[in-house]
Order: sequence, then structure tokens, then C-alpha cells
Amino acid sequence: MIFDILTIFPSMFSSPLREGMIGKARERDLIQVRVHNIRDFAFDKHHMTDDRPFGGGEGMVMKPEPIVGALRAIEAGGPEARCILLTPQGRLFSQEIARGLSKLSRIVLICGRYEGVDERVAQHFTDDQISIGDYVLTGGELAAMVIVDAVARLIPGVLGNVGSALEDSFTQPVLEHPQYTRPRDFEGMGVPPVLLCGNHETIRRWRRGQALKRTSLRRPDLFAALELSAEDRQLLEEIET
Ligand code: 6GU
Repeated sequence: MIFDILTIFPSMFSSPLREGMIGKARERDLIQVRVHNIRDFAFDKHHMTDDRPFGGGEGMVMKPEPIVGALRAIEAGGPEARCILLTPQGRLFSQEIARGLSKLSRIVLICGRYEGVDERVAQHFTDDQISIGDYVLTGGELAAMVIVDAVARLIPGVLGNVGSALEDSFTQPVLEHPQYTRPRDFEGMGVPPVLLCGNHETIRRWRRGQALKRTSLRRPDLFAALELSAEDRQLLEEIET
């Protein structure tokens, strides 16, 4: 899988791409991430990547020529790519979208900045526009990194086997149960005794109950969509009482 990232702030990606599982995946060549500076494709005297909006108004708009110049330069010869513009005006990113993207061989991510990108780029040079949530960032760079991370961890081998069961598309979306590790007593705070009992079935039932309770309290939207089993209902009832 190849990610091509187009940005005016390439150094924002340096350390996030070096650390953790993403760094490992790159070392092992499971993914390739190429970061391109849009400014390198601005050929006017001052290497301008933005300009004032037609019609007036606040802020600056990213010019089409440097972005399209960069796209054409990276397109040459490479494998077919899905081209995605990161913008708060995009459709909302989700695990389902990540799963779809993880099956592609190449993704181009264009990071918008300022008040946005010239609409002709969005209209004629991209396949998709994505937002990562209902809040405003100063640019698409962090959103692009979120997408690289979420997609890369779904690629076979990147996480080992740990992720595969979690990502089973047939498992329903439930929040994770609480986790504890040593010490057993931390500043007077203990660990739920059930986790020390050694009975795997008892522990499994407790975790399921906790996960369901958490989901109902924190994410009523997810909870409403769950198809609860008879055991699930029983576990929730036990927690209430
Ligand atoms: Cl993709 N870009 C910006 N600037 N803000 C955002 C976003 C993207 N997603 C959520 N907020």
C-alpha cells in the first residue's frame, strides 16, 4: 500500500510516521508513505500556494496550479490511486471507510489549509472528500495522519494477529471493557476481584457486561443499534441491580 500525501507542511508528518506500529510497518515495507511539498510545484516568483478569494471575504484559498502540478508529477507511472481531499466539508470518516480504503493499492491525500482549496481541484481532480469529525482543524494534515494510521493498522501483518479479530466486520460496534494491570494496589485503589479469580468464563461475562454498560452510558447511539443476545440482557440486568 502506498500513501502519497500532498501538503505545504511536510515536516508535520516526520515523527508521527517514525513511531510505533506505523514506523515498524514502513521499516518492514508493508506500507510506503511519500510526503510531497505542494510548494515545490508552485512555479511563480514567490512560490505562492494560496491567493485571495474571488468575490472577496476573509482568508486565503489554495491555488489550483501547485496542487494539480503535484498530482500530475506523482501520477506519472505509479499504480492507480484513490485521490482524497481532506476538508471539513467532506463525508465523515469511519471504521467502515477505513476498511474500504485498506483494500486499495494506493491513496493520495491532499491536505487543505487556510479557508480551503479552489473548488475546481475538489470537483475535477479528486475522487472523494473526507472530514474526520465535526470540529475545525487548522488544516488537513492531522486528518491525513489519522487516515494513514486507521487504514495502515488494517493491512495484514501491520499489527500481527491482534487486530484481525477486532476488525471482523460481523462483530457489532461496542466500546472496549475496562483494563487493569499491575500493581494490584495502586495508591489504595484496587482491581475488580473478578479479574483475579482465574475463571475465564466468569471474566468473559464480566467484560461483556462492562462493555455493554459503558456503551449504553457513553454512546447511546451505538447502543440503540445493538442486537442484544439473551445473555447480554441478563448481564445488563445483573449490573443494574
Ligand atoms: Cl479533514 N480538515 C480540517 N481543516 N478540519 C477538520 C477536518 C479536516 N476534519 C475535521 N475537522
